[in-house]
Amino acid sequence: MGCCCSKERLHLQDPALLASQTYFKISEIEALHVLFKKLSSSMVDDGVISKEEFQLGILGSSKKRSLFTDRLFQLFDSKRDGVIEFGVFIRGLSVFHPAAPQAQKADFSFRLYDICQKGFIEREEVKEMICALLSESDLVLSNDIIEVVLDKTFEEADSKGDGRIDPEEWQEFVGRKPSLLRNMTIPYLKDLNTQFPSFKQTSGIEDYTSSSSPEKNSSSSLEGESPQCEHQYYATKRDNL
Ligand SMILES: [Ca+2]
Ligand SMILES: [Ca+2]
Repeated sequence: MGCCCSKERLHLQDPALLASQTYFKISEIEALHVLFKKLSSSMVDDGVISKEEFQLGILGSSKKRSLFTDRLFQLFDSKRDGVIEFGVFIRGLSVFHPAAPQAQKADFSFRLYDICQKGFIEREEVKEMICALLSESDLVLSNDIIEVVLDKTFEEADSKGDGRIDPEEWQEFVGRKPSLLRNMTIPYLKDLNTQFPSFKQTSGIEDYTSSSSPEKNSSSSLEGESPQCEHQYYATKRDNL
């Protein structure tokens, strides 16, 4: 490898070490470094990806925010220092590798939906995620339909019947509905070359709305009626983090 500045060397870390800790080959880690350099220098070329640079990379705008992107950034930012350096980036992306086991993907998605980080997925969290996804899409569902989706989801997932989904219930649930983890795999992460596509993500939660809701229609009874929930719940909880 050619000589590079000390700042960059610091953040590149040892590709062989990263390869041993993840599902990537050394050559793939080097290819991902190209993507990392692009993302980490998109606003401030400081060798780390800031929250704004992360939003810019995923949503196409540094100002745009989404609940999903916020949670994803929090999960990637395992050191909780507000930035993503190269090693953290590679370890985070490794979960999305096609070779990563389903249990690992399920664990990551559990933490993604466990917005309040209390170790359970609660009804309000699922509702918040559905509303956030709906507000980012053109799909309009009434509050009643969202409640039906929630009922159905908890009926199926909350096998212990205590009104919240624990990690064990979640593993069983996604085991029965593997399509929920579909977006936890980025096929391009296998056999990477330097032509890295944008890694735009959506959440598997939309599966709930497509698979278990009454027929989606565009009649006037649904149209124009936006979901009754705002991001208040999330905003309140976030402040306590
Ligand atoms: Ca940066
Ligand atoms: Ca439960």
